[in-house]
Amino acid sequence: MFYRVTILGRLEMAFVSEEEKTEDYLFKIVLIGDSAVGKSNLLARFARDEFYPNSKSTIGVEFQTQKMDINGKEIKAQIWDTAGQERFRAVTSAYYRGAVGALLVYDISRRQTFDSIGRWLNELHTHSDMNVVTILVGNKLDLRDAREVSTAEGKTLAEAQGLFFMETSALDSSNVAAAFQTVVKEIYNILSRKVMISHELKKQDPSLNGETLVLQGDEDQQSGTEAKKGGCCSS
Ligand SMILES: Nc1nc2c(ncn2[C@@H]2O[C@H](COP(=O)(O)OP(=O)(O)OP(=O)(O)O)[C@@H](O)[C@H]2O)c(=O)[nH]1
Ligand SMILES: [Mg+2]
Repeated sequence: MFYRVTILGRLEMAFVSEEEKTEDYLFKIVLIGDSAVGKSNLLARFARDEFYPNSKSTIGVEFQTQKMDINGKEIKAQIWDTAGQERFRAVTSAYYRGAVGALLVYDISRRQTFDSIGRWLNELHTHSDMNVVTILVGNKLDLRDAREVSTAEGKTLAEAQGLFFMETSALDSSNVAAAFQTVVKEIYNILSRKVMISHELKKQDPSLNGETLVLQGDEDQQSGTEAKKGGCCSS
């Protein structure tokens, strides 16, 4: 039996079983930003502790599931990666569908990639939801001598847009895990508040005795079938 809670936007990917001990969480997180800012290498560093000095542009969509420990709970972050370059990208709406977190990446040594942030935010909000937990990531922190975007500029933009902010280096690992953890922790905190509310609801109405709690937001503009294709909702 299932019941649904719709409180904050679209938390479709959060699956929680009723038993405290077997709670299982799966969060879909998307990587976005211009080509060659280092999205795939951030994921490779985070998921496998690898770095590719000469990586090629991503073609289509890839994802990796990474287990994380947040407040003693095991969380699975399903991190999606696609090409920054339009012509290599797969169906955009499917990529974003069901996402509850996003890393919006630019390269601190290429201002042009920072200037694109507004466009990426528009795309994110068009295809997902204003409530997607988002961090602005200035990558390639190791290229200090070639820096074109100051830390202050990044921070200011993040504050103006209500985003978390961090500078990272996939090359030397600086802040890579921290950036992913910031997003996952915040999603978890939002979810925990909802779980508490749902437990309260259950107390008030014992007929809601489901085995699984599905936190789900408003239906997408797209069809349900397509939504199933885009989201990957097993845990
Ligand atoms: N110095 C430095 N180079 C990096 C860093 N992260 C990635 N790179 C390099 O930047 C280039 C592009 O990295 P990718 O991870 O392929 O970039 P991407 O954003 O996935 O690019 P697309 O798939 O085309 O969208 C590669 O040559 C990487 O080795 C970093 O933190 N520091
Ligand atoms: Mg890539």
